[in-house]
Amino acid sequence: MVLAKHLLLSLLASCSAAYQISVAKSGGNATTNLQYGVMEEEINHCGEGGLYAELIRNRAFQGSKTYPSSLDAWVPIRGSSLALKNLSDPLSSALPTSVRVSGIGQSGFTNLGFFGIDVRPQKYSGSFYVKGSYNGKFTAKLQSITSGKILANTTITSKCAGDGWVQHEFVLMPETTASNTNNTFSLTFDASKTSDGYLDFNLISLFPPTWNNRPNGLRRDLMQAMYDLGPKFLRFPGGNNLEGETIPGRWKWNETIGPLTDRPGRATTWGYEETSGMGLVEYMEWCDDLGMEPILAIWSGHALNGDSVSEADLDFYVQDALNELEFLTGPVDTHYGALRAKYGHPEPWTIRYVEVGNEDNLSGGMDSYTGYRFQAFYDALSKRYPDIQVIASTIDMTLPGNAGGDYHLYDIPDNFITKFNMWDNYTDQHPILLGEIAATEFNNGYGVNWSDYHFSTYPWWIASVGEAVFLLGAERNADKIIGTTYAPWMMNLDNYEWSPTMLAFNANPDQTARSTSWHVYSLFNHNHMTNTLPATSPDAFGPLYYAAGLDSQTNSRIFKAAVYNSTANVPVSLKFEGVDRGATADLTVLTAPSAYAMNAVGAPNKVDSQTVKVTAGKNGIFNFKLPNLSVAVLRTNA
Ligand SMILES: *[C@@H]1O[C@H](CO)[C@@H](O)[C@H](O)[C@H]1NC(C)=O
Ligand SMILES: *[C@@H]1O[C@H](CO)[C@@H](O)[C@H](O)[C@H]1NC(C)=O
Ligand SMILES: *[C@@H]1O[C@H](CO)[C@@H](O)[C@H](O)[C@H]1NC(C)=O
Ligand SMILES: *[C@@H]1O[C@H](CO)[C@@H](O)[C@H](O)[C@H]1NC(C)=O
Ligand SMILES: *[C@@H]1O[C@H](CO)[C@@H](O)[C@H](O)[C@H]1NC(C)=O
Ligand SMILES: *[C@@H]1O[C@H](CO)[C@@H](O)[C@H](O)[C@H]1NC(C)=O
Ligand SMILES: *[C@@H]1O[C@H](CO)[C@@H](O)[C@H](O)[C@H]1NC(C)=O
Ligand SMILES: *[C@@H]1O[C@H](CO)[C@@H](O)[C@H](O)[C@H]1NC(C)=O
Ligand SMILES: *[C@@H]1O[C@H](CO)[C@@H](O)[C@H](O)[C@H]1NC(C)=O
Ligand SMILES: CC(=O)N[C@H]1CO[C@H](CO)[C@@H](O)[C@@H]1O
Repeated sequence: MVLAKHLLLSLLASCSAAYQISVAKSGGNATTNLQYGVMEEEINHCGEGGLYAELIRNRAFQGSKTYPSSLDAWVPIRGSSLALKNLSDPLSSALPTSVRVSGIGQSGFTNLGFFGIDVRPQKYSGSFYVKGSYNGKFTAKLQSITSGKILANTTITSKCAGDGWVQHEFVLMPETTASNTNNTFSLTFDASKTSDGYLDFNLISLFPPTWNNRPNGLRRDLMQAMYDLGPKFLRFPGGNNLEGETIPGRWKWNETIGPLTDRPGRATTWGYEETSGMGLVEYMEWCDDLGMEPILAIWSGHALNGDSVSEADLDFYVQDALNELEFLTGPVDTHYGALRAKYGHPEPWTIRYVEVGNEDNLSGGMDSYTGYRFQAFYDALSKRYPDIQVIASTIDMTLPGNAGGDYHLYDIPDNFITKFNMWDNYTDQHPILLGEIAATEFNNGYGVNWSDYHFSTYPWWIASVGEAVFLLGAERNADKIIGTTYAPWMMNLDNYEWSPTMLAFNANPDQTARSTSWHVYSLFNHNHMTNTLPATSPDAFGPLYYAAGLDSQTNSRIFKAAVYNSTANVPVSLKFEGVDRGATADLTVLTAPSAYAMNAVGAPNKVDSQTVKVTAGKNGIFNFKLPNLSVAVLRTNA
């Protein structure tokens, strides 16, 4: 008896070594609908040479005081010369600078693309504007630098009779895939058949097939990577890039719409001039194409150099934001609604979330933001659009009415763990957007080094697990959290400002890397909880962190977990109230070969995903073990 009792006690003891978690059947909270989304930030050429599928770099010689017009990415073919010109009759007032190509006989110029051009058997749609008198043909071609081989070519009969700019369109159809992306695009003509020995060119463009075949559209591989993650929202048009370096340098919505010839482009915050080919309407089409809720950021009267618009002058910018909303959501009989219809979108969009600015608590913006700027936008937006959830760009302030806030976190993985419970006691009066979240540096004892933009090229596994822990803390409080997004989202490895990012790529779509964090976000997103469920345990959080809930659409019970910093596998005994012995569940566990595993451009994915069926045993308990540095989801429809 005595022995048997000992045995029983020791069995109980070994049981109690497992995490014992009990999930109630009801009593939690409805979540917001937007768990995991996308933060647009052009910091890493998300637009130019990135998501925006344009293959020609510097296609319209746009420039500014900060980044003057140049011949960047263009080279003359042998015997030709190139000169930038501001003609008295430019292509448009938005595109004042063009290139004059002179020569004798076959003349022309070549573009190097965004650090290469991907060439494969598919349709490339091109266009260019030319001015001058020319009675001959143009040749457009794609050519390999490595082998000199012509990969595709076509001729275009000139329509240039003399005065005025004339658009020419063409198609290139390569028959084979180039051996690499070291390819160029060239446009040539016979200068002896011009009346002046030269021609003026502008807006030279070439697109591969785009996502949903949209003209002026987005790169398919990057859209596919987002589609596969299932993002629920898009925060746009950027953070620092929205703000601009100066007040006149802010992102101006009405300079990014309409025909490409009407878009002047802009000096971005991130070291290059953008074409604005990817503008407000393209952002909305991006939302439409991926079924994402738009979270529209409007300019809030503050620039990165520290300048804030004075209270007396703020009305103009408040009105500008209302104009932008009318453009997006107004009926076609409104001034800006009519403009939207003219640009091909008669059907109004719906905007439910508007964020006022970006990180206004930084670069000296806080006094004016809390003093008058936020309130002015909040009042005007709430009055005109009472259904819109207005979000402040910080949580470090007393938020008026039902205003939400935005919280950003860039840190070492360990500090994501310590912030696991930071939302537990947070008010439910002011919903929070986790608008920029990323573990950016290795655990190092001092945190983030802000002078180091490139600490780690890619997210790495322990960082992604650290993020998972923080995301679970948010999911436990999903009634207070609007949604979460990694930031920044994309980098072209051949030219970027900041790393790590969610997706990394180069000119070759076959080499796009979905980061270790992409795998975590994707797993969590594909197991969306519509309601949280209270989960209790005699065991404290750590090394196991978790959240539980319900997907009311499929009536599934969901348990999400992450293990961080454990010395051994973590046994879990999970009980869902109302689930009986014999019930089955799918358990998906993500692991990686090492804490520092990274998914690199052109390299295979290192995140291992295993899904197994588990069956509830005695008392309906699911027993399983989770390894150190793992992220897991258990889902049962029982
Ligand atoms: C074109 O005009 C811009 C703006 O006035 C000026 O900065 C630039 O130098 C001019 N370029 C040429 C080639 O004249
Ligand atoms: C197109 O390329 C082919 C193959 O190199 C070449 O034979 C042909 O002359 C080219 N046509 C033009 C118009 O350049
Ligand atoms: C492309 O080819 C040229 C000439 O061989 C070479 O100098 C250059 O480094 C190559 N660029 C890339 C990106 O491979
Ligand atoms: C954009 O809107 C502002 C504010 O209404 C206006 O001053 C500006 O002229 C507009 N720009 C364009 C290009 O329409
Ligand atoms: C601004 O807010 C962010 C969170 O979004 C926080 O990390 C940062 O410390 C705040 N900065 C200041 C100066 O308050
Ligand atoms: C991880 O474990 C190490 C060693 O025990 C400890 O120093 C560190 O604080 C732990 N980190 C976290 C976030 O728990
Ligand atoms: C939340 O409040 C409870 C009750 O006051 C307290 O025990 C707990 O430590 C708080 N949690 C955090 C993360 O502050
Ligand atoms: C922070 O990064 C800068 C730039 O890489 C480097 O010079 C500096 O030493 C780093 N500081 C620390 C504490 O590592
Ligand atoms: C678990 O991961 C931590 C890093 O967080 C590492 O220090 C530790 O050695 C790992 N434990 C085991 C048993 O692998
Ligand atoms: C806003 C709200 O309804 N919050 C509830 C969330 O769920 C817990 C119990 O799990 C309640 O205590 C809160 O009141």
